[in-house]
Amino acid sequence: MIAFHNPLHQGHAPEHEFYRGERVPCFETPARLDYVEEALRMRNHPLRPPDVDSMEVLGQVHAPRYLAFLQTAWQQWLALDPANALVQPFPSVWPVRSLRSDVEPDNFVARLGLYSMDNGTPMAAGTWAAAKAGADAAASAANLVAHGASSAFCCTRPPGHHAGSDFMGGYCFLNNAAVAAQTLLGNGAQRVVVLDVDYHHGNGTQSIFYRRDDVLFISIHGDPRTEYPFYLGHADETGEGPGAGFNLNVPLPAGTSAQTWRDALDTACHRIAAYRADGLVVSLGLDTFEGDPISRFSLASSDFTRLGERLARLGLPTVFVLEGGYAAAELGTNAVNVIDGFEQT
Ligand code: SP5
Ligand code: ZN
Repeated sequence: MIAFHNPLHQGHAPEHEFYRGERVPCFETPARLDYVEEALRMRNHPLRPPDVDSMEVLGQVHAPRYLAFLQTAWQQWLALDPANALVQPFPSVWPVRSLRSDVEPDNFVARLGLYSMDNGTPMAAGTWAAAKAGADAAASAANLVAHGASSAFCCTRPPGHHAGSDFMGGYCFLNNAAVAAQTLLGNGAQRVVVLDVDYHHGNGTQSIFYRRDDVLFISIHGDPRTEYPFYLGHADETGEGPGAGFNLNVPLPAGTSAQTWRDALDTACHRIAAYRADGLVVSLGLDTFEGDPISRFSLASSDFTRLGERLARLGLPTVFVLEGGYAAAELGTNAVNVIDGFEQT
């Protein structure tokens, strides 16, 4: 399977995130992608740089003022104090209920809070360039599939599925899966499914497409009553307005077995088949792995081969987009198991 990689991902390398009040090393690291690229090469999957500029599609899935903020956020941070080059910005204030988010403040940290859902999404000097090149890789993979390839893999970081129309969060800045889905639609697809199998609910993707019937969003994830992102991903979220009936959440308790997870995948696949989609985008998080340090499902590496096989049986043009997965040393094996399971079916 042709894989589009992100030549600029290493510029996104923040050092710390917060955990229970302490600064801890980031879980979402450049090394993750090194492992995936290495496994792709070992198993003879060609790697290509992005060949599509995603800027126009980004404007269809993200708000202009958010894109404008993100593009210059690091320069704004340095403008406060050149010494900030060595410091990570973190939001510390957010416009929750009763506060206004329509007026953009002049204060940088206030703007950072306006455009963030958590304090767990640190930025670095190369964050915009990395996120943009990743969106280009997602658009490139979708473009290849729209022009007749049966599948393609967007091998990128930072991930995207927690990023909404106008906010970052959960290590995500630009919603690569939404870019891929919108690219398929822009190339003539009428109906696209986004299937999100990351351990964490894809709140950003759900919210971007919640009122639309041309994208069916399905997510299998840890129950948000106990798992990040906490405030979205419940079973009663089924879509709104024209999108009513085009959103399916399958939350599973932390600790769920691989067998129960596979049953949930089967449920999702039956819904996909009934939608008569022209294309499938898979938000491929691998943090459902039993060895993941921040998640609590128990898939083995062999289950990822079975995931690829099950998806292949849908018979749809498919774009895989890498999301989470923090057992870095096993990430390459697990990701490429999905790819090989898909191609060998
Ligand atoms: C794309 C993706 O998978 N984003 C996940 C964001 C999760 N952010 C919250 C991380 C909480 C870390 N908890 C550490 C537990 C260590 N035992
Ligand atoms: Zn995740």
